[in-house]
Amino acid sequence: MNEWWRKAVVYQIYPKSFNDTTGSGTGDLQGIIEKLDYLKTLGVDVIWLTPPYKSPQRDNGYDISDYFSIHEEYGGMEDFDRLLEEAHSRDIKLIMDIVVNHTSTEHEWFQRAASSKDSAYRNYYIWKDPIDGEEPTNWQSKFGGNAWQFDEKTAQYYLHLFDVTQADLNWENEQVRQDVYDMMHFWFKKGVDGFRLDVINLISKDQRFPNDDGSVPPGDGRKFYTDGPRVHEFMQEMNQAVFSHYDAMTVGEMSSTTIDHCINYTRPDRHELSMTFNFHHLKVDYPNGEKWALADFDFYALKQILSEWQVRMHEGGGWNALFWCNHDQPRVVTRYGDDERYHRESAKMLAACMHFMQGTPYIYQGEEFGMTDPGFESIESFRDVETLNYYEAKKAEGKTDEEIMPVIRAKSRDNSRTPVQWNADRHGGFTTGTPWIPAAPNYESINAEAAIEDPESIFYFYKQLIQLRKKYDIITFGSYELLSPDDQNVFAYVRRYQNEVLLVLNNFYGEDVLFPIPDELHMKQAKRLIGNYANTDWNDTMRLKPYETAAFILTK
Ligand code: TEU
Repeated sequence: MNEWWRKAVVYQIYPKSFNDTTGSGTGDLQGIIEKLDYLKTLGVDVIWLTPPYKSPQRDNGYDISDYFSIHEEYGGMEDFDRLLEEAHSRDIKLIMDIVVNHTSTEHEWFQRAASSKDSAYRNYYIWKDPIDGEEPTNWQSKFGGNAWQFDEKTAQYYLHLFDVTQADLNWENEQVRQDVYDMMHFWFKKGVDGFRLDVINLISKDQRFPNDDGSVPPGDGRKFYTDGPRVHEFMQEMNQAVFSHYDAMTVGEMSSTTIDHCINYTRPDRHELSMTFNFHHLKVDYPNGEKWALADFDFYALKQILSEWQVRMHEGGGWNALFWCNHDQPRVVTRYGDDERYHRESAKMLAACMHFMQGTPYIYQGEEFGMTDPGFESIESFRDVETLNYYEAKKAEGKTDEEIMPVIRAKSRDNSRTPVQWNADRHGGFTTGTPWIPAAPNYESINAEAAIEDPESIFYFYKQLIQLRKKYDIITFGSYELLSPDDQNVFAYVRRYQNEVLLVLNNFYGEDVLFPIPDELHMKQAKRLIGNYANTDWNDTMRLKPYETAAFILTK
């Protein structure tokens, strides 16, 4: 296998918010087909489609009720087949997001499982008797509250690490695993090019089901199922049963994982996955590890974390998925950049900082022209189950909107789920109807059409980054070293490969700063590959302008 995915750039599509062709207010697959030429212009190699399957949409498709059909509002299987064909005809690959840690409680398996303790499907899920009339453990759901739900009919609890309608599958049951592998073959046989596997490192639970005594924070039970006892065994089994039969790309979404585990998930000789997502660099604005709290991001921690993953994954033979944005995270230009005065400069700087690292870069819809958080004022504008649960819980504690809303405005997953802003028309041209979630109010100035018309736009900067990755092997294969870890403003690193050095300088703040170039780089001929200001002089000490980024290639 040629491991084509090491040189690929992936574009993530959240179909619900991408492009609506029917006026329903919800995006659809036909809407994606319409935009394939746009994606081709950008130059991406792969589309990652978040779950388009039949679903009650409690969690926007991460609650699947039928793995073999397409959610009605998105179109039908014919639309999917056409999308795949149209993407392939443009030389764009398609990977499917698959959720196999849990299913919707509307899935037939769960319906049958819940019908009786004797059901042949009972053991597809994780059921426990009450202990002293209470939940079997104190594990917490990621969306708030205890992770066990009592089922009146059969007088047992089932486990749900996410929403109460997302019941965890029992991976100890061989039949479950077999059914999952068969389902994956179904999609591969259609011609898809791989999978993004949702929270795949949570599938193996500690079968003792202990209480979390909290002696090791966060005390919510995650240590008993994160990178759990049999997870690598299951990954190898899945690889053997499914992935090894195709020229596939697989990316595992890893919740609260470690570098050692990710090396093991992705080292080619272990035959598990191609690459992993981790989120440590997106927690540097979580005070004391708490998502629902406000703090400036910790710039030193950001550099240190990204660099440690770069160095150790490289040394260990693993492979990173590189990203700032996805459908669960606020928009990076708002979060780590400046979405007002230096919108364009900071969006480009963040892009370059990530895209010159080692790994496979991911672009989340709208990121390529600098979409921002919408800044919604009122809870009425929010839709996300996690956000609404949090709001209700705080209300129940007696908190006021004035206290709750600033945190929600900054942290809600809906920040990235607003409609893609295609042009300056109403709702950003996303729909002719009423969008399922309001568009960000800045669509008149920030939109794809305006970006396409402007040669200096963020869009063309991303396009250039993608082209550079194709041209320079050093970006894919080079080693990584962080420069000046203590610098207060600049994130600078070098990559080395054969007789080349790539130097990447990123000013993360809105003021000029001087950055001393290390001696060893002085002797070399430097060529600027890309930058977000017209000229950067190659000097011993470089003056970087606000949010300036510049990358140089040096040859010995
Ligand atoms: O997310 C997994 C996950 O743990 C998160 O990123 C989650 O959104 C965060 O912890 C909440 O604070 C995946 C999907 O990407 C997400 O959209 C789903 O809701 C979740 O799994 C359940 O399937």
